[in-house]
Amino acid sequence: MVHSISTQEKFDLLCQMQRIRLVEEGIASRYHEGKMRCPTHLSIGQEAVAVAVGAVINSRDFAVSTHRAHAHYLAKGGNLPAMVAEIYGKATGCSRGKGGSMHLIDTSVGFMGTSAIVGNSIPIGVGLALSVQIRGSNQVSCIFLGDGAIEEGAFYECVNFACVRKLPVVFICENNLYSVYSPLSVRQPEGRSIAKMVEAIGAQSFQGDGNNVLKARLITAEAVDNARNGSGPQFIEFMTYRWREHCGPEFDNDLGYRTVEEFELWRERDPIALLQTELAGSIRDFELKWERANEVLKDEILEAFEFAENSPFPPAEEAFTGDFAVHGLEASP
Ligand SMILES: Cc1ncc(C[n+]2csc(CCOP(=O)(O)OP(=O)(O)O)c2C)c(N)n1
Ligand SMILES: [Mg+2]
Repeated sequence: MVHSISTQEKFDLLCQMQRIRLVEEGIASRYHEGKMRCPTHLSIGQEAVAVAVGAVINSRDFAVSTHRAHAHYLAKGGNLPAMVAEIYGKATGCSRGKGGSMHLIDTSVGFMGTSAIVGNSIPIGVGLALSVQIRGSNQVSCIFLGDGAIEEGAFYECVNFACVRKLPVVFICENNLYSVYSPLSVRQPEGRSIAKMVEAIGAQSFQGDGNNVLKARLITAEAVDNARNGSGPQFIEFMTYRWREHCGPEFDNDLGYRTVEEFELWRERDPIALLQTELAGSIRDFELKWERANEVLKDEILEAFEFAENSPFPPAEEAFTGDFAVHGLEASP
């Protein structure tokens, strides 16, 4: 288990979070052009969890995710131009333009898919963990889910099955307090801890600050090590907060389902600003390095949008065909 994080790795984590934020801000600023015709759920404010997990697992490990998956896909090593092209519905997209923002896949790096149906990818992730066990490989399967997915029946069946079979699976719940406009208080019993409830089912459980990438990285390393070493399913509840509207590029604090005070409290806990402040005091010439890193990221992102815009739409005759090769399922230690 890794107990400490080098300064270089901290800077890398900061850049990874910034990359995801800039990509999503790029989506938000262009969305009104009407060229991205799919719904998009942005993770702005929630970047730390994805980056912490991406830093711990490797490209042979599996991950599945939800409707809010850009950050998970990118942190797992998914191809950026292919993701942007997918959101534009282009043939060069990671799902060949047929899936859009909510159906991302890059099997070459173990990112095994996302689904628009809440809870839908949980059984897929558990099935992948079962395949790992059957093949005797040392991969782990990570399942990203929201607090809303905890209310789906599939979640309980899957945790139960994973516990009975002691599967190498890590459930990563991003608890951002809301399912669309419904707060936890109208959906789950008052005072019940999600992490403790899942612990009672039999998975080793953790709860942590999802806006502190360094702490999240350490908790994730412990859970992934446990799963990889045969300790069975692990569950992590990370507390975090989405800044933008549930679906779309705007802010929606005017709707009244959450207070501006609550929003501002969380925005002060910006995962990027928190780490930036810490590193500014400990890295020599931090401002210069940060500025350069941002320039590189902006160029990379601009190129990805240009690639997407310049790519062709898929031909109509391919509408009902597809041959997604599933890599990583070969038996190997
Ligand atoms: C089975 C199902 N029920 C309802 C919906 C509508 N829906 C889409 S996203 C969402 C919210 C899910 O909340 P959560 O899991 O906490 O994820 P978050 O959006 O907060 O990231 C809902 C209810 C759906 N897509 N699938
Ligand atoms: Mg939620």
